[in-house]
Amino acid sequence: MNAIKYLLLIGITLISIVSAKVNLTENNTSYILSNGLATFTIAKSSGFITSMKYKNNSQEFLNRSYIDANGGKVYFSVTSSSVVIRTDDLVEIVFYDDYSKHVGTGFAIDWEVRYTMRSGVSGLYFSLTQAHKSNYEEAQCSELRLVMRLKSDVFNWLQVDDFTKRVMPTAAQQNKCTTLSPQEACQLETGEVIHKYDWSIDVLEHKVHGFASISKNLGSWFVMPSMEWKNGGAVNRDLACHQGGADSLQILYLRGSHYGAGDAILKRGEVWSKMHGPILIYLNEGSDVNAIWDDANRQADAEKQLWPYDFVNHQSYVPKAKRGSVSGKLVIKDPLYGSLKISDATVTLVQPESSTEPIHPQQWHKMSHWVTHVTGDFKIENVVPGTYQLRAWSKGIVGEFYTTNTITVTSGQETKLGEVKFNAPRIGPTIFEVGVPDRTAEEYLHGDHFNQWGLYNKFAEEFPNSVNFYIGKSDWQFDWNYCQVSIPGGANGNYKACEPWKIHFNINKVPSGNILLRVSIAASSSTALSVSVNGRNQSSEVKDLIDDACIRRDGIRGIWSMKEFTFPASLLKQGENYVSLHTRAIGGYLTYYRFDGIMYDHIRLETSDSSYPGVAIPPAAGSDPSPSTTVNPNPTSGSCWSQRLGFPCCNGCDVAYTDSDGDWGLENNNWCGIDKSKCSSSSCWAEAQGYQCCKNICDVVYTDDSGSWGLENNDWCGIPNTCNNNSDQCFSQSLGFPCCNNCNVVYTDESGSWGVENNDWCGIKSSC
Ligand SMILES: *[C@@H]1O[C@H](CO)[C@@H](O)[C@H](O)[C@H]1NC(C)=O
Ligand SMILES: *[C@@H]1O[C@H](CO)[C@@H](O)[C@H](O)[C@H]1NC(C)=O
Ligand SMILES: *[C@@H]1O[C@H](CO)[C@@H](O)[C@H](O)[C@H]1NC(C)=O
Ligand SMILES: *[C@@H]1O[C@H](CO)[C@@H](O)[C@H](O)[C@H]1NC(C)=O
Ligand SMILES: *[C@@H]1O[C@H](CO)[C@@H](O)[C@H](O)[C@H]1NC(C)=O
Ligand SMILES: *[C@@H]1O[C@H](CO)[C@@H](O)[C@H](O)[C@H]1NC(C)=O
Ligand SMILES: *[C@@H]1O[C@H](CO)[C@@H](O)[C@H](O)[C@H]1NC(C)=O
Ligand SMILES: [Ca+2]
Repeated sequence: MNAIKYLLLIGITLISIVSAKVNLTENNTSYILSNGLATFTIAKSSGFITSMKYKNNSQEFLNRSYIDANGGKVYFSVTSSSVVIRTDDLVEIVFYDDYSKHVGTGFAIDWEVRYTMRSGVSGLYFSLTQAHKSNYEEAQCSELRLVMRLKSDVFNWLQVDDFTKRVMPTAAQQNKCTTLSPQEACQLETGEVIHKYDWSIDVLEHKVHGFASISKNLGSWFVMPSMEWKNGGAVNRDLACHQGGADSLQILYLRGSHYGAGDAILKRGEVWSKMHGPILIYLNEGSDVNAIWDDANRQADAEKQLWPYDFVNHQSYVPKAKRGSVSGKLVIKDPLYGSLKISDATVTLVQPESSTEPIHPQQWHKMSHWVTHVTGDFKIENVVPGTYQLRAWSKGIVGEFYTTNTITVTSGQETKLGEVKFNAPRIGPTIFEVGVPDRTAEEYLHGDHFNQWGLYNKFAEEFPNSVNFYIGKSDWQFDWNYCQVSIPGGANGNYKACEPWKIHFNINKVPSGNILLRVSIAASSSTALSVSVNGRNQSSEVKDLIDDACIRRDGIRGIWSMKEFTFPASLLKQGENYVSLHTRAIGGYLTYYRFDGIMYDHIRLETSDSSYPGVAIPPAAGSDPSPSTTVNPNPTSGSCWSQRLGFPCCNGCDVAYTDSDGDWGLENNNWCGIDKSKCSSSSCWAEAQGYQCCKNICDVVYTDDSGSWGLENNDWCGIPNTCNNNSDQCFSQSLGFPCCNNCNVVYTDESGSWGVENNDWCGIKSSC
């Protein structure tokens, strides 16, 4: 860039900074707010935005906009409005709906809408506060939204996150589409099916959604500095943007129940209020849709930094100085493996609705706060004072963990929790597992492109014999459908349950005690689940799964739950076994039971027999830990890489699991890091000859002058000195089990005598 252009650029920037005063003009019908970057016109009669324009661009963004509740049954109805603040830096307008126009409709709630324009910000802040007074009748509010109907001929690029984006079909194409089932799905003449739920958003990390204009290089976005107010909180999913013929619908769901989050029910006499927002209605431009999207995301990051906004002055809004924070270290212990490696956890603070409604996806009364991608230490900032329950879960670890003691957050204070310890559920060693515990069904067939209409219709065709999953042979990415869903062929044209899904597995040895099938459920609708072992002894049905609509609304992560099914281990036999998952539609979203079913998150069969040679679980399946400031980047000498992740160094060199951090070993029932340099320095004689040392075996295949040779990974390896069993005989190594160091016999079969060490079977040496 040459100097003149550069100076020109600075000049323009300065001009736009100095000219960024907020200008309010009003006439008998409208308020007009402008700051040189954006101009918004708001109708006095409705409180709705009637016009949005960017800078000096004459393009009108809107056909119309409105604020409504309960799916359009109730509209915001202005009873008064006024200018709250009018300075060069900020103008705020308030509209009230005092419920007088809704008496007798079951919507006994006051609404208050505020629009705020600040200098230098190319958009308008929006908030909506609801209140229920002590003399109000019972009220119900399932849905609350701001709907912007943009001109679809201009705003035809939909984007709700980095991955969900597309050019929308034109109004003419949409008008010619054929309604399918569910009825919101529509097939265009091209054959493509569009379904508004395919563009839903997950609240957990949501930042921006809206539309861009490909032809005019403009963008219209909702930018979220926080979604602490959303019902269902961190686990919620909701609609965001969709088609609408002549209009492109950009919708802000302040409350919604599309994916099972709870309706607000305000009892007669209850005193309550809640502010939703503010959020920023952001207008921008760019060289193409990617540039426009990137700019909106930069704005979102900047808005997050400013949260809680210091310009909000309202009795229902808690300013930054009056908020508190909660910090601690998340520790999850497994009864067999000790502290588990936390690679990607979410920690949330929620306020359960009551002792009888503990399911947090249903919460709506108050704010919830969360942090995600936690690897151990966490700090949740800007928490509204109050008492909370802490709930946490981590990718790679089965279970949802919550505190039984309430956590009190005080104004201006940090609540330091220290170590927040939980025990991971497990009755004993793992016989098998299917999937990754991560509250989704993404790892299964079609899970990687779940937000697409009609995938459930493929099941009957793709699995004509239902699911038969063979542990050790099948691959869940292909052989396990993302949902166990009802299929055509029931009586009277209804759908019916599919054949039970079967998981086939082999065991060498029948464990003692019980077995427990731990079923983590990612989503479900109107389905009861039961389990049987080897085709018999079917459990009673679990019938309390909540309908989260994920199957029919193309989600992959609904209301999570974990169910346990216990059986006597004696139902198993040596050799082949199977467990079956039986589903049955109960109730049903539609009377013909279509779209009913279950999405599994993860399934694990455990045995209470602690001596059973179970499958070791990896320290953490799932994503790599993101860099954290709490990590000590310079471990002191004499330590190893795993210490910064909270795990000791291994004494030995046996690799049990490898991930991007390094090689993990299991020692004293705890994961430990293997120091490669240390292990390779205990080199063996074979390296001098260009061969590796044997790592996991001690079986001598051949001996020559230099030493004993084994075979590993189809290559010769030198038997290291650590394989010092010359004097000992041990039958079990050929069966894949190590020799015992001690001589305590636990069990004897035709192969020999077995002991247990490190939670694994081992062969008793003949020298015992
Ligand atoms: C404020 O807006 C009005 C009408 O939109 C315009 O006439 C006026 O010049 C503006 N004032 C400033 C200071 O920009
Ligand atoms: C607003 O309405 C009043 C009475 O309806 C009228 O007297 C006045 O001239 C109007 N003002 C403008 C700016 O239109
Ligand atoms: C008020 O201003 C708006 C926006 O400029 C305009 O559309 C409307 O006609 C005006 N109303 C009156 C009564 O002047
Ligand atoms: C808008 O203003 C800029 C200068 O600030 C000018 O270069 C541009 O041509 C104007 N655009 C329109 C559509 O008037
Ligand atoms: C909305 O905008 C489209 C152009 O995108 C136009 O054809 C249509 O008539 C508008 N509808 C309304 C209600 O103004
Ligand atoms: C399992 O079912 C069989 C019959 O199918 C029955 O004989 C047996 O007692 C059952 N076992 C248990 C532990 O319930
Ligand atoms: C250790 O014992 C096993 C089982 O008897 C045998 O196969 C193996 O070769 C022995 N290893 C060494 C290094 O002697
Ligand atoms: Ca999963």
